[in-house]
Amino acid sequence: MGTPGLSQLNVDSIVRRIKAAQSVLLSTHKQCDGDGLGALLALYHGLRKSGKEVRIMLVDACPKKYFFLEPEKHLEIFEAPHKPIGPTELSLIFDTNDRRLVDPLFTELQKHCREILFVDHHPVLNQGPEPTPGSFIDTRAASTGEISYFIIKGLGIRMDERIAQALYTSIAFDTQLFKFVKNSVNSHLIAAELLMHINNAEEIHRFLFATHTAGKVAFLSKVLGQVEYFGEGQIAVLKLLDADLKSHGLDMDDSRDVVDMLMNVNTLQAAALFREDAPNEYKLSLRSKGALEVLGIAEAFQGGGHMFAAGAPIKGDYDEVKDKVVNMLLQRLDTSHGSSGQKR
Ligand SMILES: [Mn+2]
Repeated sequence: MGTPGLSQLNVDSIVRRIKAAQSVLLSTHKQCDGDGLGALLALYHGLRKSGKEVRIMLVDACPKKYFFLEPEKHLEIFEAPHKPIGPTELSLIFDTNDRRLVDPLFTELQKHCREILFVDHHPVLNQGPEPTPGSFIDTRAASTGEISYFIIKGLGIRMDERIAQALYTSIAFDTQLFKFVKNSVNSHLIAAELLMHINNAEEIHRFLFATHTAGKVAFLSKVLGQVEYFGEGQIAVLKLLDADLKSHGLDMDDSRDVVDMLMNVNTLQAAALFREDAPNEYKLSLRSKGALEVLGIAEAFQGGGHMFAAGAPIKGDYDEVKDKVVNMLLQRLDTSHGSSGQKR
């Protein structure tokens, strides 16, 4: 295949398994995002063209900002009324290798699928469940769209507009418009090829990122005034109330942007966002610019994610759990500086 400089991911074993299967079911983690959704929609369109029996089953509803991909025409939702899952030869689950993030669908798939494989770029958790044997996990990929691209190429499927749009969505979303490319040329080279098949790249950028409503801006102006800083502005902590999100007409998906916004503060190394879902129940999101890893903190609370972007559910009194997380972050800051200078 032609693109010079592209560093190939070895997806041969997945490609062989797909070739051998006549019926394929595609899915991704709960509360799906642009990465998993784009990656699986691309493969879905490709497999349809090659005459396979293929369906997409999401665990729960698809966020509105992805409606431009017309998911309603192509996918079913496990939590909503759907056709029964019949005997299926192969199920591929994108953008996670943790079956708990796919349940209750995963348990149901185990009853009907001969083989279930994860296709992912997250590290396997130290304390989490084992991925199924034969799964494809490569943390060098900046998005699962990148993996899906190599699978589609490996299957010999011709690129077309729908496949390209879905793959481009995946790559643009997970790299956040080419900010997080894992220091690899792949995201850009693949995107360049995809752009030759689509004419609405800027529209896709707007669908994915220009999603603020007036209510959201009002919400941001309120919560961004409440940020707490630690370690001389290197750590930021913020609490969001689920009720506050709702009163501004926002959903959980909107809260992800807040922490990304904080990461643009120049002194910052890492940010922690606590989203309160119920009294003393939080969803912790951690982000790091790369000098300190945050996956270990998430894992300490039975969460997971990437080395520099991770999350976990946390229960307990806010001040207590906040102190714990802040101290873990400060400790890592000290280690990364090789000194014990500036602890507060
Ligand atoms: Mn991803």
